[in-house]
Amino acid sequence: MKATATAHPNIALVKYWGKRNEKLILPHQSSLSVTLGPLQVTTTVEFTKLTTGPDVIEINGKSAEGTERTRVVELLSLVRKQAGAKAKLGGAIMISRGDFPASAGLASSAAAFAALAVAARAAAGFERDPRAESILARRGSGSASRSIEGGFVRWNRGKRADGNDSFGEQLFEAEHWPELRMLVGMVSREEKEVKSRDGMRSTVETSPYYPAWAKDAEREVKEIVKFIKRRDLQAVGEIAERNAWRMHATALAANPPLCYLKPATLAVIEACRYARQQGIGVWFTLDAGPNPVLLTSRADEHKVAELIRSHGADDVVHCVPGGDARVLSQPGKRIGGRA
Ligand code: 2P0
Repeated sequence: MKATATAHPNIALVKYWGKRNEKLILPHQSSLSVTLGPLQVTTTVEFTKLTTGPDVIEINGKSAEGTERTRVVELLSLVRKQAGAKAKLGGAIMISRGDFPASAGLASSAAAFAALAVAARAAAGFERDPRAESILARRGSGSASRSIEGGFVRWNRGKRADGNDSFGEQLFEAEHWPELRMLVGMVSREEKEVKSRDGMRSTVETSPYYPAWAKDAEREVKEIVKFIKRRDLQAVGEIAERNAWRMHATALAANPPLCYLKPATLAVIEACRYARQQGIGVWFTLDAGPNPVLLTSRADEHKVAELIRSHGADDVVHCVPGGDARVLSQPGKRIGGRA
């Protein structure tokens, strides 16, 4: 009835932006990401045998409140429902801690809901099942569906109304491309004014470019897979940049417009372009926030970090392709998590 699990965040190279079903968190298009090691969230879930009693939710040393709490409780309740009445799962104690700042703009919710889904299912007595875990993690946060498995993961749009064909699927393991580097340039630590969830809803409802975005992204996922297979950094980088621009262009066309870029974001993006002219292999991507993530290789990693710092970033977070979400401990059970 108790288990601890860990999961990494991920950065999308072809992004998810917009839901066709808000409740089940079903996307309008497929997306593709690389899992970010060594950053991770570690979560312990313990179900009590009591039939009543509120869940106790602690995130990064603080008791969770409001929407943050509700989203965790809803996921725990889904697990209680799936386990059935016979399992007698009562109120849960959930303790979660991330080793990277939420303000980094690195979808901390992806790692958080992936670790929670794996820990909660294990605590409830379910065997490891990446597909079921991804579908459950998706109900907490869409991008979490891509943090169950490591390496390069495609979140399939799916067609079913119940969402059972909309989950993250590993296409290549982290070991496929160990030289790849993702560097996060910290140009701002301010909380963003419009959260991703609200931003994507507004974009779907008001941006006239939205249908073109969704159609284009589906094609881009197919395209980028070919280049990841060949470890072609330039081709992957060009698609990632183009896709990030298109996501932001679609959001900028919403009413009211959504602009997640800051002047320093553009300074780093410009510096990337200049660095390429000097022979450094570096491309950017940008989530719904101001901190760009630069894609480069181990050979150019330190030059790129210097470049980001000299263009307004006060810190650089270095990432490599990360592995699967894992069960770290499960009292009374042999650990079946994959390394
Ligand atoms: C992504 N983002 O593909 C995109 C790119 C941000 C920009 O997924 O509403 O926290 O919980 O499903 O997953 C961030 O949105 O949103 C995100 P919900 P989520 O990574």
